[in-house]
Amino acid sequence: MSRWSSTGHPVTWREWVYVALGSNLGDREAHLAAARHALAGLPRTEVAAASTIEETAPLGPPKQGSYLNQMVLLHTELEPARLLTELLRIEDTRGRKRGTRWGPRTLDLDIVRYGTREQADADLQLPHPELGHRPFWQRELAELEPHVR
Ligand code: A4P
Ligand code: MG
Repeated sequence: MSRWSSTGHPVTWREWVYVALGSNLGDREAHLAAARHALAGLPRTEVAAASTIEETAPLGPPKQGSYLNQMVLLHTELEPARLLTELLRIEDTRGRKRGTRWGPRTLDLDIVRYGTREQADADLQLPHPELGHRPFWQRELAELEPHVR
C-alpha cells in the first residue's frame, strides 16, 4: 500500500499484525516451524518477533490431543483479505483437512489482531472473536507487544 507524501515521495504503510499458530496433529513442532518459515517468506512482510511456544489443553467439544500454540508479530503491507488467503494456503501445505469446527488439525493460522482494524465479515472477523476467551493468546500477545516500534 503506498501513498504520496507532501514532498512527492511515496510513503509505504505497514501494519502490525498478530497471527496465532496452533497444531495438535502429527509433528507439531515441525508444523509450527514450517509456518514461521512460510510467514517470513511472504511478500512485503517481516516476522518481527515470535512468542514462546506453549502446550495447551484442547478447547472445544471433540476429543483431541493437546495443542502447541505460538503467536508471531508480523509487520506487513498485505491487506487483511490477502493475508488470510496466504494463511489458508500455508495451512494447506501442511496437509490441513477441514472437518469438524474446532476439531484436530495439523496447522491452524488465525489473524488475532490486524492493527486496530475491526470488522465482522463471515470470512474474516477482526479482532478474532476468541481473543477474550483464550488466556494463552492473551499471554502470547502481551509477550509480543513490546516489539511494536
Ligand atoms: N475466519 C474468520 N475470522 C478469522 C480470523 N480472524 N482469522 C474464517 C482466521 N480465519 C478467520 O477457519 C474457518 C474460517 O474462519 C476461515 O476460512 C476464515 O474465513 P478454519 O481454520 O477452517 O476452521 P476452525 O479453525 O475449525 O474454526 P475457527 O472458528 O477458526 O476456530 P479457531 O478459533 O481457530 O479454534 N484448543 C487449543 N488449546 N488451542 C487452539 O489453538 N484452536 C481451535 C480452533 C480449537 N481448540 C483449540 C485451539
Ligand atoms: Mg482457524
